[in-house]
Amino acid sequence: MERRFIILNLLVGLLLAITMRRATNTNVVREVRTQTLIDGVDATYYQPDRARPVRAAFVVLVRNSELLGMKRAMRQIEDRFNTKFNYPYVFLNDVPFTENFKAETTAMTKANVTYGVIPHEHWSYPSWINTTYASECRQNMHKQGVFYALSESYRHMCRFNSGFFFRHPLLENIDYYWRIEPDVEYSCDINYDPFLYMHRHGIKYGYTIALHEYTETIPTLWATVKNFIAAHPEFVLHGNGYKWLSNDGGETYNGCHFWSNFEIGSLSLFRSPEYMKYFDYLDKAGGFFYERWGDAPVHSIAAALLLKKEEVHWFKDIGYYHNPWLNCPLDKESRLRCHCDPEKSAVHHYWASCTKEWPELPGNGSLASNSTDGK
Ligand SMILES: Nc1nc2c(ncn2[C@@H]2O[C@H](COP(=O)(O)OP(=O)(O)OP(=O)(O)O)[C@@H](O)[C@H]2O)c(=O)[nH]1
Ligand SMILES: [Mg+2]
Repeated sequence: MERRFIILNLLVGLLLAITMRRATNTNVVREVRTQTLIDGVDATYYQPDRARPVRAAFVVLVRNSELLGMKRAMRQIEDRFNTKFNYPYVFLNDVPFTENFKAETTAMTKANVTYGVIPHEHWSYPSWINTTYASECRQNMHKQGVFYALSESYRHMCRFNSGFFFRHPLLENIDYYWRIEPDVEYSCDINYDPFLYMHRHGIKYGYTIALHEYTETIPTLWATVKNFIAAHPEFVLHGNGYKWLSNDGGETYNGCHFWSNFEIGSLSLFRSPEYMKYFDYLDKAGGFFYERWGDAPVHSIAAALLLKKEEVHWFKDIGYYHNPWLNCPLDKESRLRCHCDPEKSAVHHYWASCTKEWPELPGNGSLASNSTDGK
């Protein structure tokens, strides 16, 4: 009887031990799961329904007619990056998106997608613009063979991207944006979070390619910028950006600009009082309509003058193509995650020499390691 009792006790103990071991194992598995990290961040934060470590979104200005090109770009962004990170998309348009556009783009991603119409005052002539004169200017530029010389919508687009996209209500709770356009290509896996990288390193503006501008589109832009700076010398940080923008000590603009069809940026740059005053000053001068000032030189001049060198970052590791220029990482390690041809990268061409010239500038100040930018 006693022996049977002892055996029973032993059996119960064994069963308990097995059950506890199982439970411990499950906990271990659970623990390992919750500890899966991407770029030092618990991966569960990147589930579609969770708040991400940085309040950021893809921001896309696009026409309904560009649906297929948009889907091509999204497919690559998703496959190369966003299936892991699930950052939301904000689509903007000067007219309402069609139901078909919305359905087909929403279907490309698990992430949250929203669609907004641009307020009329952000996509129309301001009261001080003489539209008859603007029309004459377009004709004159056309005679000179300037691209998009006749297009009014192109000018509204450039002005919107220069001064208004960051004020759209759909971006109200967003601190960082990543601009994409239809038909762009992403040719490398991006296995870390560029938004978080920027946030951690205090970076406010990121680019992949920097080019020289067609000077016929901006005949008076630099003179206008110089007048603005003369009125607000306190806005310009240290002066290194000048060396990137001008080869003659600020006398003339060399046309260097970050190619803005790719941008990852902190909206705090554009929402700053300095940038808002700068944009207002340019807007009043009329060059968005009387010439064809692009958002690329407008953003770039601001980034170069209002930011420290360390706050602007070349994402040389991101394989990116917008016709006709490519950024393709040159290092050997990137061959394992990219399908682009490094020989064809824009950095080999004179026209894109500004790309490497920015990182070669001397630094103009240290950044706090844990910036609270945008928060
Ligand atoms: N909703 C809307 N989007 C526009 C309009 N014009 C341009 N866009 C978008 O603005 C972005 C820039 O326009 P693009 O025509 O690509 O200008 P670009 O990159 O200078 O010129 P390309 O070399 O032709 O690509 C793209 O995402 C376009 O889809 C417009 O009239 N309405
Ligand atoms: Mg484009």
